[in-house]
Amino acid sequence: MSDLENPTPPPPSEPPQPPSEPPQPPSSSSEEFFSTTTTTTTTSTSLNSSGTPTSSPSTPITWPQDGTLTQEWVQNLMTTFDFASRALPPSDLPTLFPVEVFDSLVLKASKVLHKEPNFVRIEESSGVGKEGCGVVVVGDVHGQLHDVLFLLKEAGLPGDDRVFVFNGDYVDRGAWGLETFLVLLAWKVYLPDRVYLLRGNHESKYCTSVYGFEKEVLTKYGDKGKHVYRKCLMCFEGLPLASVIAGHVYTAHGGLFRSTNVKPQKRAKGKKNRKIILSPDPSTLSLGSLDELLKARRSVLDPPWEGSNLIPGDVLWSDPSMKPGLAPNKERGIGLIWGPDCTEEFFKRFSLKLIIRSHEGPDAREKRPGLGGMDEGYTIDHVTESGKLITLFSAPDYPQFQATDDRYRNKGAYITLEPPDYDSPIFHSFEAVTPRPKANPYYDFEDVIDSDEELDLASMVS
Ligand SMILES: [Mn+2]
Repeated sequence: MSDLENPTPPPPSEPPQPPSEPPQPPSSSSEEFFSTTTTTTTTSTSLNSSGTPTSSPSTPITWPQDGTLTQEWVQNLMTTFDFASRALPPSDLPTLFPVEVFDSLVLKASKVLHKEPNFVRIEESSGVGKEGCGVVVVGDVHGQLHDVLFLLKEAGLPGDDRVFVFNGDYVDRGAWGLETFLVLLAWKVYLPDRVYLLRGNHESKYCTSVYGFEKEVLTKYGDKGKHVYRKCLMCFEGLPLASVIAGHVYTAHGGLFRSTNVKPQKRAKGKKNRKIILSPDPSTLSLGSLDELLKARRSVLDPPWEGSNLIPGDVLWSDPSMKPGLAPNKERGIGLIWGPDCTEEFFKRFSLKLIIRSHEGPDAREKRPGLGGMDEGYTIDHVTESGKLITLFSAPDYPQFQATDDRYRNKGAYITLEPPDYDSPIFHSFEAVTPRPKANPYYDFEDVIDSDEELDLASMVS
């Protein structure tokens, strides 16, 4: 594990400074943000039922006395973070969101998340199957708070008639990973059977130490930063890996995974029937089952991925390919690539019709000839006899920090699925919120490679 404490990429040079422009008052857009909902959070003196001031976004957030979150509380949190991102230096965040409130929220969320199985079946108990109850699926958001707030406003907030499944990669690269993650945790705590947060490969110690989230948290929470970062990592451990919506739609950040029920080629003396393969042999690769996924150990966030952690590593890091078969993912140095034949096999074995995965933005897709670009925020990668495989990416104008003016200018997208079958995806592409508030990066984006494709994770696994 010591390699993970000291990742190989060079340390970022300068600590981020507060935005150089003077703080702006909250824009009218932030005040109007949720004006279409039935509750209002902008009156100056009202208290909600929990006694929480829901007024000015410059009022510090407090934890409800009875520990029960309300929609007003969650919406107030969104408004407050939006305000803080525009008006305050990052290190002032604790004045509006004190570390004690952070502790309460993360503790409660972690308890809820740890109870969920590795793959969550989203069905009747979430209202799925009920007339009028749609499902919204969201791909990578990477700390782009304002785009997430826009998406929630446009798609409609989670509730009785709307279930949300987020496909991971909440943090890193963008400047507001912490606020983004906390908003999603608040929704999870408020509506645990209407909001599902799956893990992405960036919800790990390794990625967050290279792509900015760790430094973001240390900058924002100062001497409490290490504590806040550690609690976030513990919470990441609880995030489930995949979901099956309405029995037919599989979602996961990377995608498919290998079977670990392969007999070892060499059996160590005295150890019978070991099921662990320490160095996977490509010739023995076969697709894993949902039952194996259910039994995998997901509590380890980082490489080395082997034995009981092979499956989580695959689910979070793998990519589809146009070439048939299942093979090690040499581009990324971890996980697998799988072809349309594997997609079809997975559909047939588990009666599925749709796979929605994420994990590849415009930078990654630029290097993948044969696969579509991410200009619209999604691609349909495999069309097989039984269904389709889709890549969904929900961070528009990504990455936030780029070394040249020649940006990808990609749209983000989310998918809605409607009853009764939930297997005909409706795509919604959207542009980035402009102007994006000024912020400084928390990683050395000019030196860190464009995408996490070529990270030499394999060397860390040795
Ligand atoms: Mn990813």
